[in-house]
Amino acid sequence: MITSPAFAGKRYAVLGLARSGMTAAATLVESGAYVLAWDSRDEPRQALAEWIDSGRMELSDPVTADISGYDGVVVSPGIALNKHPIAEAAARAGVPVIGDIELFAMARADLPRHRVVGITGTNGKSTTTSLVCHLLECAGVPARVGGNIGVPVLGADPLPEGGVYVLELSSYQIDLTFSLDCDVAALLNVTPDHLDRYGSFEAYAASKERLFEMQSRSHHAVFGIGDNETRTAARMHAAQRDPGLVRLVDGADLALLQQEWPSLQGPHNLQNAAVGIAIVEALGIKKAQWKKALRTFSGLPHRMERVAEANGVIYINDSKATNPASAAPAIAAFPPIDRGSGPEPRLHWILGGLPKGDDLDECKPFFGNVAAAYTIGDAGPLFAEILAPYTVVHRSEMMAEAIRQAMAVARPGDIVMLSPACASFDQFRDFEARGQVFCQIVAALIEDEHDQGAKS
Ligand code: UMA
Ligand code: ADP
Repeated sequence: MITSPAFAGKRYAVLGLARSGMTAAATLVESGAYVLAWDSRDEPRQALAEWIDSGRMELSDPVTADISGYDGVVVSPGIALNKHPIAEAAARAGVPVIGDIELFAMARADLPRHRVVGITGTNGKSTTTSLVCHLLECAGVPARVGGNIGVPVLGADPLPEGGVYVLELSSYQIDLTFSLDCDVAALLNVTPDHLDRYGSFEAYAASKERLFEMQSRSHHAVFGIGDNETRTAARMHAAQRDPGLVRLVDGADLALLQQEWPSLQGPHNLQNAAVGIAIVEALGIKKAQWKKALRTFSGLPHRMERVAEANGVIYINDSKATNPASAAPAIAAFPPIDRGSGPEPRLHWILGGLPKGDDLDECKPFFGNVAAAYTIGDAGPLFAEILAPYTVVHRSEMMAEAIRQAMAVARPGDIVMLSPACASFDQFRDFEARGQVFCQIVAALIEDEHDQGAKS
């Protein structure tokens, strides 16, 4: 775990005790701070008994406790600052509201010499973050991922001298960070998402751009330039820095090389790879090094993950596509094929869940790739209506039914893909649970089919 003398003798409140909050509380206590901790759930509070008994921590809700004189309130990214009373309570007490990434920024001065990469954007963050880490490790540079990718940055021991912390940063985390000076900061793309937290697209985009505002002007910035918002931000920052420090990438120069990257197919992954390459080049990695390492990148689960093949049909788990903008490139990646009688669509698209909006506009240019759609979850009826003029629609409602129906009609050369364009919370714990259920049902149905084939 990362600890720091910067926190010794200080007092912090920690609100939210899941992954990031629990790790932040541990870092603070082990660094010699006094911590007032709280979570609305009982279970994580119980886990703190030892520290409470030692007198280094107390359980109390910082919204109602007297926190005046505290050095900060560490709030978890999942707590909606626009709705939760903590923002007002902290303002009343004159205490800054920060997150675990800000604690990391404060601890940096005492870590072995290192560099930090910060990666944000609406889609592609986890893929690009793990790709950058892979490219660095292949080049012999000690590296570690952290942040929104699911691994709290303070959780593991410090990297050795010369290491690179590769941080995936959500807008929620950036909102709680004020002094992170990334050696390389990157913005992949900005499309509408999380509008319940921000009220407007402009406010959401501005939140992401703060990553660059926190940087020294002598540090590197990388922008994917596939959308207007990111292009505008890129132009603004290019005007403020030495031209050699700002890279605007679209991946066009890498299109031929992409054939060599099995886990980075599709136009979206070209963007992720282009941004990843620009980041590692800014850190001094040479083409000969990244070119070789890209071939061995294995990708991440739940992102266009090829999970099975049976009777010539390929099954793909893209459960992480939680909004239409992230489902769009997955659909775009499977154009019609010619089996002898002209181009025919071959994609069986399972979609739906908790909708993020009321349209599928980003996916519309690729509806021609869809042989049939299978709608599930809360968004099912809406999506079925949108898709009906373009393709055959099965109102499946449940995942198992959708897969069964798709499997019954898919022909050799076809693709059955879960790319929901929605959040998962209406039917599943999270996108990972949804992806696992997809994989399990696919495996079970293939097994059944196999058994029946063996019997007959
Ligand atoms: N809570 C309260 N009171 C409230 C509301 C919540 O006490 O009124 C508590 C909850 O009971 C919970 C905690 O606050 O214990 C909130 O935890 P959290 O949701 O922030 O969960 P963590 O496990 O700390 O995960 C967070 C990120 N979660 C979110 O941003 C929602 C993780 O990103 C991140 O990987 C992790 O920190 C480590 O850095 C996940 C995510 O879904 C993957 N991110 C969003 C996304 O990618 O779209 C932004
Ligand atoms: P994030 O961490 O930002 O949510 P991931 O790398 O986990 O992004 O990818 C999530 C989903 O978003 C993938 O399943 C894919 O469908 C889509 N996606 C990935 N990269 C991009 C991109 N650059 N542009 C648009 N969509 C993308």
